[in-house]
Amino acid sequence: MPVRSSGRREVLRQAAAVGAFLVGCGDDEASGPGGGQGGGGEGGGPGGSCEDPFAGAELLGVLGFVGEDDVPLETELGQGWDGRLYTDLGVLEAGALVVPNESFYVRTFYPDLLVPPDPWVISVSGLATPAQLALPDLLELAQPLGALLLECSGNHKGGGFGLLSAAEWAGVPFAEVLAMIDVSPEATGVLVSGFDQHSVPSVNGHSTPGASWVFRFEDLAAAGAFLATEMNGAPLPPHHGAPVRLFVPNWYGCCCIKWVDQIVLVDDTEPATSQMQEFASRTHQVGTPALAKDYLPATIDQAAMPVRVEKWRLPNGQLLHRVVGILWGGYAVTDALQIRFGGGPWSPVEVCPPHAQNQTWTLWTTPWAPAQPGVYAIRLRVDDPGVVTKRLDLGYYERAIRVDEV
Ligand SMILES: Nc1nc2c(c(=O)[nH]1)N[C@H]1C(S)=C(S)[C@@H](COP(=O)(O)O)O[C@H]1N2
Ligand SMILES: [Mo]
Repeated sequence: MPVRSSGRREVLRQAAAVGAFLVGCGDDEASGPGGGQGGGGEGGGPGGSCEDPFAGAELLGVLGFVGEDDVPLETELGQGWDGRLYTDLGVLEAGALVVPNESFYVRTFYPDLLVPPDPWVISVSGLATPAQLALPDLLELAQPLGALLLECSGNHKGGGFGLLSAAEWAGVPFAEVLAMIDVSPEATGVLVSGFDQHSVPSVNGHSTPGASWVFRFEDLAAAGAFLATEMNGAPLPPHHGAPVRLFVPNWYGCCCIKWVDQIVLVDDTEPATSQMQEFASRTHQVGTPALAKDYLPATIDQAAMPVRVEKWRLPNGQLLHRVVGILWGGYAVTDALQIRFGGGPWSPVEVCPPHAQNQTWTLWTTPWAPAQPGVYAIRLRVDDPGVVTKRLDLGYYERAIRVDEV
């Protein structure tokens, strides 16, 4: 999967700001309607039968979402625990679904009180022979682990849902980390903890100090968890947990501890950490259990939302809108995505190429011909009772746009 250049993102962002641009001007990659979807002479691929209703059409502009806070995207905001950078999801396109490191969302900035030891060490304690894992030993075992998505459980409309990104990761599978440790037979899981002290307190006590999460061994294995040391081919950037962070694929970001400096082997009597309690409702726990063993895996259900709505003029002069969105999370592939505009009927979204994995997001597009101008809420659902969609069911990812012309 190619890493898109930030130059390309900049072009799309300026186009969105200006409200109009032409597709096909000097593109070096699949873009525009049907890019990577069987259109534009791409010849198909897995979704080769996908029709492109926008062939020959002209892009007139990109509609902004209404009722969102308009915070500056891809800009460092706040400090310490409240440090944020929201990814601009509006520039995602087929063939460029890996977010460059400088655009990858940040939740909590590099701690100003962190004086990194050289070499960085992770101390091992609890139900194990005490040990120190040094970074150089971990780096020797690092391997590419593919494109994986990360989402903050507190991802919100106010930030354009930009606490969500995907990157190519490399690191050490947690099973290999455990193999470096002399674990006592009574241990059932592990507490992973990271440096979490900042000189500036969180505004309104929004975030409480202490970053650690307790995992059952079998949950880490099932998720394919790893200690990440590289993002998009570069050493982990400071804000993303340099030099080593935990990554638990398809679990919310709050479990993916940054600046990991401690691993404690535990049993089922281990209390829930303050971080687990702070994030209990956001990770869809039942109440706030006192013991770590009573926490459900903090997994991300199947979700979907629009990221951009474009206005096109077809060769016959008619206007047609094109909704571009993403599908992410989930535990199995689905072909039952549906969309609804305002109070209208639900209609199927044909995902092309089809949804094929749950590791990272999948882009979809769907044509839309609104009957009249106005503000429309856009909602997605999965029309399959076997697919768990807690957040979609709540309307969590609903977004609205204003159509000025039809
Ligand atoms: N040490 C530490 N690790 C942490 C946090 C933190 O505040 N301190 N925040 C967590 C949360 S809530 C999220 S969403 C992810 C964000 O990772 P990112 O900033 O690399 O996107 O880091 C997690 N790891
Ligand atoms: Mo988060």
